[in-house]
Amino acid sequence: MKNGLKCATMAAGMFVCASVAHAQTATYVQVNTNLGQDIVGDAANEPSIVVDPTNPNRMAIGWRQFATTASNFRQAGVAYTTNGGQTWTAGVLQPSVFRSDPVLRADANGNFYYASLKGDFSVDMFKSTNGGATWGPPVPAFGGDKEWIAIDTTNGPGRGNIYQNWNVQFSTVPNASFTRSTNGGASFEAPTTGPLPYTRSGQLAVGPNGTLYSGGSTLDSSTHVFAKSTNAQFVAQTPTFTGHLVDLGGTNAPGTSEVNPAGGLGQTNVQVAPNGNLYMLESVDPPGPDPLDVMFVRSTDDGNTWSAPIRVNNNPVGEPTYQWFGTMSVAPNGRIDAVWNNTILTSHNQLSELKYAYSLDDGLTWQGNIALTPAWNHSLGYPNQQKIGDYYDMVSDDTGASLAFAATFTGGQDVYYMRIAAVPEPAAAAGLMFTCAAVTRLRRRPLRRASDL
Ligand SMILES: [Ca+2]
Ligand SMILES: [Ca+2]
Ligand SMILES: [Ca+2]
Repeated sequence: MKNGLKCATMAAGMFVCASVAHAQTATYVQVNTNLGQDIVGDAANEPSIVVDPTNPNRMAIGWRQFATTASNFRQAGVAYTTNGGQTWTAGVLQPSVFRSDPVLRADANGNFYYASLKGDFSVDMFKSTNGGATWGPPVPAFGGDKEWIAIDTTNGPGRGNIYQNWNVQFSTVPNASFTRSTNGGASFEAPTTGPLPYTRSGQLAVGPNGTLYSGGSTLDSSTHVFAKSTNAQFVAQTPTFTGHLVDLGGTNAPGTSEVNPAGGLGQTNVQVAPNGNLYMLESVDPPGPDPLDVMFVRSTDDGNTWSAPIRVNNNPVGEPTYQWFGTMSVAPNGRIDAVWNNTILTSHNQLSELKYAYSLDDGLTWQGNIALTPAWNHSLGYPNQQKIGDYYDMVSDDTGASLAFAATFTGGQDVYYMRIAAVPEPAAAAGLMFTCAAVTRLRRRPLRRASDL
């Protein structure tokens, strides 16, 4: 016990740590289960999460579900909860159809959308009007590899618009990387050029005034691109974009022999704060020997200019560890949350723990760097495709964040829901910052099942 830190295991799969000056809790539960029981020998990764804005107890998570690690065949895993993530009901969309790269989002009325990539690089969109309990038929949405979607939830003219961007290099549509639905996902418009320069491993976000923002890596991974469309919200207009290069402090990095060999290590997260400020965050390879850091940039002038890159992880600069799968979301009160997998130096990068940091000053400084899980072996249970997906996904609210992530606590790859309860500490108590890592390692548990919570 240091600095007034008190930690206790409240129940299996639930770690609670608290100090006098600061409280930090994280609970997590496995999602890809058979009636709450782990499925032995499967693999599940690359999760995306959607929260119903009209009832946050209702959420859905989609992921890539491999029935067996011996195969590269995968289906669209999907689960829903009606009790704030305590329990999940899991299945797959269209069993026996190859599907990948899930992205889930909601419209302002609480309809859920599930973008799903097929083997021919076309994307289908599924819609649920009941919180993910059932899904409608697949709607062709053009698309390409590593598609991302965003939905306009403002009260402006673009309310309900669904936007999709993808990697033009792996697409069924030549020289086009963007489409839009203006009818609630019933159909998608003929693809248009989209953000330029072309991007990969990127995301989309919609601002409070309905402007559509895009962030991604250049196709050659040498730098990053920010683009925006002010007219995508207007149904009668063809969306056009303006874009330029942005320095995110490093390059988009492929997996290595140590970490995620067949995948990527980072995806460009782009988010809009309630005050209209723009953020981008990614696990990038910075100059020099350090293989990967979580780097952040912000713009206070609608993306025209960007800050110098800010390092989010606080381990020694140059330490040969990876801060991979950096994932960011912004709460309505302006708090910025970030998580990543952090390899452990003493394990020679064979183990990772999930870490969390947050910013209360618009991204200028970051606090936390708190480990929220025990260390786990990220190389366990690779399917035939040697990776644990390419991304995680998180949604923030004023009291915390809902995270979908993958880990190997059972000995195989599985998808988990984590609730991160954020209780920002007063600035005066910054000296009392602590980490739960040492405690959670002592509390290692073999399984964290839905039935444990
Ligand atoms: Ca399993
Ligand atoms: Ca480097
Ligand atoms: Ca690093």
